[in-house]
Amino acid sequence: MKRFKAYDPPEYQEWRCEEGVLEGFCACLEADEARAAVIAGLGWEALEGLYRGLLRARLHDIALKRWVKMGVITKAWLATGEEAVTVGSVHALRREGVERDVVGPMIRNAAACLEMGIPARQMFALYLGTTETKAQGRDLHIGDLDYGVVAPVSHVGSLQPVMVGAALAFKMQRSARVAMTWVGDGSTKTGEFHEGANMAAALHLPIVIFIQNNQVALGTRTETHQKGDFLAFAEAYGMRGERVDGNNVLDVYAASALAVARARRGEGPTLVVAETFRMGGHATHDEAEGRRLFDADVFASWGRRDPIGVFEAWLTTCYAGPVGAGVEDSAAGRRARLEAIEAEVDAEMEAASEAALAARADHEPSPEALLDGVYV
Ligand SMILES: Cc1ncc(C[n+]2csc(CCOP(=O)(O)OP(=O)(O)O)c2C)c(N)n1
Ligand SMILES: [Mg+2]
Repeated sequence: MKRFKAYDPPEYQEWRCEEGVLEGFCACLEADEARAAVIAGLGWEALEGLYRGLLRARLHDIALKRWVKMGVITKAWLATGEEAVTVGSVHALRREGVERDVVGPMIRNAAACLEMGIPARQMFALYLGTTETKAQGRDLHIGDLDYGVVAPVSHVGSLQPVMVGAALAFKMQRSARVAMTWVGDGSTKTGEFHEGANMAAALHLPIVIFIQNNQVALGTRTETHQKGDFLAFAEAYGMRGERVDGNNVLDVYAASALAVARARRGEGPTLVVAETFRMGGHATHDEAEGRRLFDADVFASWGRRDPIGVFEAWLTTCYAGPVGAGVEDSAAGRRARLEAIEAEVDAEMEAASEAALAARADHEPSPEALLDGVYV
């Protein structure tokens, strides 16, 4: 994809697929037989869908970062480098119809909202705090049950028991719906995460819980706040645990699809530990501090494994199935198709952010509405 000097982390600016990176990506796809079978069953259209989702996530963040630089907003929480965790998992869900699954995304999982169908314009309007959103300009934590998205509150970990409650409701209704949620490595230190995880396992509920280990929580590296293996939580609570390469969208997708299928069959919850890396700061305000938390070679090593760049390389040179109609089956033909998708997604994000911004002046919340919905 096109790289941006003003917005991309330095490791992504001249990104090329270096020797060994694609080999590592492919080896991961072969490492687990069940996951390999899921990936083998993915057609070109589904792969394009994943690619589109990754681009949407990255370009959504870049648009926000541009707004920060322009002074439109003061800061934004981005998921640069972590896109595959969210996109790969959400694509394993049923995302349409009344029987759609539900997700509980944290701020690092904005892509879950987009992939569940919340229009990008809504996402941008939320950052502008306008009345164009269900939150009526009060909160930038986005959710919309019409799209199967439960809005989080700011308190990390609190969403876990809420999503476990959704899964309990599905079980009681004998519905085949599944709940999915994500918790950061740091947020696993909350009591609510553990209460939720235990209840999910004890009641054998249809939920997939991701621990998104991006190696850091605000300014605290994971190695300083977690001594044991995150997977041990699965064993402790008595539920199935899986580890995925969070920079490999296909590995995430395959593990998620298997976990979702088990949950639908009544086989209970799965805890998935996704290893990935935060390529920037906690938000745009502390990028410089964020980069000082790790040695440059740590950034370099994760930067080589940009989830979008490697997936592009795999799609152009490794995928062996039939390509879609109208796509010339050569490396150049596939690359041209990916570029066309990028142009579409770029136009979608540009139009959405411009429309939200243009509507801003007409949708400022009124001071009189400040106490609406406040009961105490
Ligand atoms: C209960 C609670 N404590 C503290 C905070 C402040 N806080 C916001 S994000 C964050 C770090 C979260 O780290 P992690 O769970 O690893 O998620 P990441 O930001 O890395 O995606 C903290 C401590 C909060 N929002 N809620
Ligand atoms: Mg973290």
